[in-house]
Amino acid sequence: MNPVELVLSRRLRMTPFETRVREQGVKSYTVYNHMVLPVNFSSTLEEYLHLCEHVQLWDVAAERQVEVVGPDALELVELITPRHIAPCEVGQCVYAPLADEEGLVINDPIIIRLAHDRFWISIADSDVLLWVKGIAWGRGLNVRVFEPDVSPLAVQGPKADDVMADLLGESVRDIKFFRFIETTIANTDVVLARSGWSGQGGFEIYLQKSADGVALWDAVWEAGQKHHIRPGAPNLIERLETGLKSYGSDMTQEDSVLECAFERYLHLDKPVPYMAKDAIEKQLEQGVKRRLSNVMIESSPLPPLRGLWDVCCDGQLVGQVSSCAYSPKYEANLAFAMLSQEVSNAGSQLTLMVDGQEYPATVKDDRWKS
Ligand code: THG
Repeated sequence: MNPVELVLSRRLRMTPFETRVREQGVKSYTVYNHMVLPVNFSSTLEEYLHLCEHVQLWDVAAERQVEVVGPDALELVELITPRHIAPCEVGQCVYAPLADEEGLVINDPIIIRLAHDRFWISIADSDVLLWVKGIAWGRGLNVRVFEPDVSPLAVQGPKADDVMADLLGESVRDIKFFRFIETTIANTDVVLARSGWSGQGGFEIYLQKSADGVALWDAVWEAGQKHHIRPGAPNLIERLETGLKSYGSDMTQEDSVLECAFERYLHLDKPVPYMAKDAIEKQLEQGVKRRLSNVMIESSPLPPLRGLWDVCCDGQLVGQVSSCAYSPKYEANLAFAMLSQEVSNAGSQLTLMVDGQEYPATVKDDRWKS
């Protein structure tokens, strides 16, 4: 097939780190929140091996922020998620799936509490801003909801602490998981959080002025030189090993928070109102029909997944695989699949269909065990 070019119009937003990302030889982008998100610089496997041993700098500006500020900010944030947000302290972040009045997943952001009455909702790929603005207006809430000029830059990998300590001093090592401080790097104000979309540890630096993006990138890049820093991106192999599901791929607006197995992040009986409450209670009563599950295929590496692969049991279609990669750590293919409830328990033996070929597949728990 002919190579195809994606036109960079005004609707497809670039990032504050674009110049450096291009100079570093980005090979592919995806589109996320109407913005480019780098996917590859070399190969997924090379980048995986480097990420697990050293440290990488990721342009994740496409994880846009929806700011909610004002006297009713907490009330509004509580309404849109079944997670209880009041216990989240200023200086803390929480992973909080958003759910609508049918209990369907709108997004799975990190919510950052900047002040008693001020939050950033750090979103995955869906148009949360419009939805939240509609709810705020419809309810007559006293808040302002907007997209600020904020762009996360992630520093991920086992040497991330060393890089940030060289840059800002030893005290950054004391920042706890999902906590943040406000500081400056290269003379620009940043929020510095211990978080990020890998299991390798690290930080996310929230730039608050696009014009300073290159200066911020350069400062971290410089500090990273002696720690073998390289450019990188959220990595398919690593995220499968770590169990990070991707909104838009592994779950969509068609799936409920229960089907996505989000229970451990939710407080369904929280003492304040939220939109999805009645729908979730009804689903719990009636039973959930599907479940997002981990599936292992012990074969040589499967071809790259485009779209979805069918999963069968006794000749019946029971679900589909949405992400898959060969894991060097488990020496097997790892996959996420939305499966019928009856076959979603760890230990179930299923059949994966790839290009007309059958592969035995086993359902695992969320840590790839049993
Ligand atoms: N960073 C920022 N924003 C984001 C992402 C990010 N927005 C979109 C997307 N990624 C959100 N998805 C996740 C999913 C999981 C985690 C972070 C973002 C995560 N989970 C831990 C876990 O599951 O063990 C901790 C969850 C918890 O304890 O609350 O880290 O990467 N800025």
